[in-house]
Amino acid sequence: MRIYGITFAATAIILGACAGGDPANTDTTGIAIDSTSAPVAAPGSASPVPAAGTGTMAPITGTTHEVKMVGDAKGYRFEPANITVRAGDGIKFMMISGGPHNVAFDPATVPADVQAQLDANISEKIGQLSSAMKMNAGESITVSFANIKTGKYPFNCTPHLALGMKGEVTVQ
Ligand SMILES: [Cu+2]
Repeated sequence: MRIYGITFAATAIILGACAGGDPANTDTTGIAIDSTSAPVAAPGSASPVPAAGTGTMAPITGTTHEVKMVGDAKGYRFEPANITVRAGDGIKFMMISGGPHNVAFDPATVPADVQAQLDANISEKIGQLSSAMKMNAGESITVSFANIKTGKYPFNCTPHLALGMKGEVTVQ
């Protein structure tokens, strides 16, 4: 039957993905996680040596920078839109006005061996590499860049992408 073929194909894809080393955290997204259920840091995860993505949240060990998420008469934007951080730093994306806003990285622009770790490092999610929406001023999304290799990571706000609400993190 046709449905068996589809099931087999899906299973093969899942097995293939697991072979890449990210068995955790890949199949439970799609539901906004309550903000009270903060990720628990894994023991020993502060190693400065980047490893392949493990799917385990790597806590911020350096500076936490702030990026504002703004929507007003001048448009929708991240402030600053371009920011440079060091590996181990984090960014707190603060909801200021004009929400809902979120922070989403395009999987097409994130190296395959970074995706699982970056995905795990987003404080609240609605999907792969895509944070929960924030409606009220003072709410925030935090993204850790611990255990993320150097490079440029473009991001955007899903609801306002078409309106140009995007930015880029450079990890150095
Ligand atoms: Cu937005």
